[in-house]
Amino acid sequence: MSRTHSCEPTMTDEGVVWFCRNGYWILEAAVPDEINRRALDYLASNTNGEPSEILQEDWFVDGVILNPAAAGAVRSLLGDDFALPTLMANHRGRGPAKPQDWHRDSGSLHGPALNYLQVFYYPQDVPPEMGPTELLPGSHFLYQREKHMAHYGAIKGGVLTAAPAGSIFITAYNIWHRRAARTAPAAARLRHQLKKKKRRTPHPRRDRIVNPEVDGATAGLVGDRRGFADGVRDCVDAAEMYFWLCGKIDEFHYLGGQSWPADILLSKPAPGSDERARNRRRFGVPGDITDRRSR
Ligand SMILES: O=C(O)CCC(=O)C(=O)O
Ligand SMILES: [Fe+2]
Repeated sequence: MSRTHSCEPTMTDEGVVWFCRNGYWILEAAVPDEINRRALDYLASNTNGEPSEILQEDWFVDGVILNPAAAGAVRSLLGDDFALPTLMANHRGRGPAKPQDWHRDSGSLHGPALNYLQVFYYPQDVPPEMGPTELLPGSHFLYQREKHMAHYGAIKGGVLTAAPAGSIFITAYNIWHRRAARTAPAAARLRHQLKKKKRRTPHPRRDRIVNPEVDGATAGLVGDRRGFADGVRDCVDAAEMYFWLCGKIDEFHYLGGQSWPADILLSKPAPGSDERARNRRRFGVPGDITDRRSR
């Protein structure tokens, strides 16, 4: 059985909403230089694509896997006692290269559940020319057959994870991603990208830095469309994931048309007013994410 880890959450409700919308979270230079140097030394002599033995090294486990910022973010998304990885991949590469094909990793599921994350670590600086991993924000809700995805080239809105040494980025398991192009002269330097998977063990509940002011109906889930999905579908999908993460998926019923989370005048009537309560019912605003009774 794999080991689990318990720690305090570091993300707020607002951060979790942002993750639901975008499908990723970046922690720049979270790992100290000394650990980055040790990781690079280790990888210089251990050149295989799956150096899972590094998970036996205490300095690596403490500095990277249980890194307080990264573990706190993972814990905010997967709950306490999330399972630690048993496998580690290293996507190494140097020399000019075309971008990889867009893909989702095998075993990706489609839906609001967030049971697996991918966690990536760069032990060295990765400028844009060194072929950082590129992510497509919001694509964790976009279903496409892998054969078809491979035909897309550059997609407007793709985000390069170019970052300084020690950066960790966390994604929904099923996000669309690819290695970006590597170009000379930066491509002459070897890029390592260590990747592991983290798995939830507890049932989802609203277990993070809770802001009692955040209401599921208005928590940044309305409007601000990504443009990849049809209409407001990306808002609907992000809202569904957010409710799932609060352990409140039974409260989520999307009514379609102009209903929530389309851009309705939710914020106008004062909280607690009858008009606001009427609007919530009329526009299909789901129940509360807290355990208070919904209006
Ligand atoms: O090399 C990269 O940047 C991406 C590799 C990849 O597809 C992955 O890490 O799953
Ligand atoms: Fe991949």
